[in-house]
Amino acid sequence: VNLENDLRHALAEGQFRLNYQPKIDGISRKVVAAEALIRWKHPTRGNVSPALFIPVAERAGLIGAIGDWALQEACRQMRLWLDDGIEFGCISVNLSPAQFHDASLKQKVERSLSQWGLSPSLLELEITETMMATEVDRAIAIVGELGQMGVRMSIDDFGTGYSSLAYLKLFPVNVLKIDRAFIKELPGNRKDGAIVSSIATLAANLGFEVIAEGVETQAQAGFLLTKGVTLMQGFLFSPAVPPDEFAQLVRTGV
Ligand code: G
Ligand code: G
Ligand code: NA
Ligand code: MN
Repeated sequence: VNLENDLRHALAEGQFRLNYQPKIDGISRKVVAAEALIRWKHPTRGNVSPALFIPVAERAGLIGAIGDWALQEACRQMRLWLDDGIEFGCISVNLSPAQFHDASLKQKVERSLSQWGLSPSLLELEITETMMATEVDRAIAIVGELGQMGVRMSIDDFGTGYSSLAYLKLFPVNVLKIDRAFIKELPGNRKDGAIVSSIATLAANLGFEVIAEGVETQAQAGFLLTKGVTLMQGFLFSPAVPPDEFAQLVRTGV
């Protein structure tokens, strides 16, 4: 019943793993990037969804340590893949609000990259609009510093948060990730189609890359291609998988 207590021991007990969901070029069907997604194997409950335990970790003040581990683990894995000749684009890590506002984030990122001998452009950090909307000036400075380092920045769940078009002008991010809520009812839902099409145009005109999340059907992928959205992620291609399986997807495509 007490998830929080169990979470306190989970790191030390080595109960976390990262799985990796491929980001795909919808035309070539090649893997172009990896999103690291945390998995918790609880000793008695089995797998507990991050949708459940991340909010608990955030409230309990445990997300800093868990997030540090995830960043470090993703960088370690990227080094293992590179050493095995498994090459694709970058690896992305989701940041929680507390991590984003942690004054030592930049140092931690620098340390992980240098420890594993990774070029900063191999790492992408996913933040949400809501994180951009609190302490805006500071948030702009944080994104700016990471961007200056050469780390890629993306806006996750784009279109669903507390968002303002002004942020797109102010924040030097690289990628907009269209939230899966807008993809779900494609191609039938004309309003969703219009939203997706408009985000694609907006991104192109502002010089952002764009990727669609939650692509589950061939019809959705086809619609996205007609709107010029070629980067995709979703169960149509692959869920998040363990590192070995991910390497196989890189070799074979999806
Ligand atoms: O992988 P899955 O769909 O079960 O993830 C559920 C939620 O947990 C998503 O919102 C995802 O962004 C979040 N999540 C997964 N891994 C991490 C992580 O390492 N850090 C943070 N902050 N959130 C994560
Ligand atoms: O919040 P974020 O976008 O990081 O959430 C990632 C979550 O989305 C992960 O838990 C992952 O399992 C889930 N996910 C990835 N692809 C799909 C998909 O095609 N459909 C659905 N429903 N969920 C997906
Ligand atoms: Na994400
Ligand atoms: Mn998302």
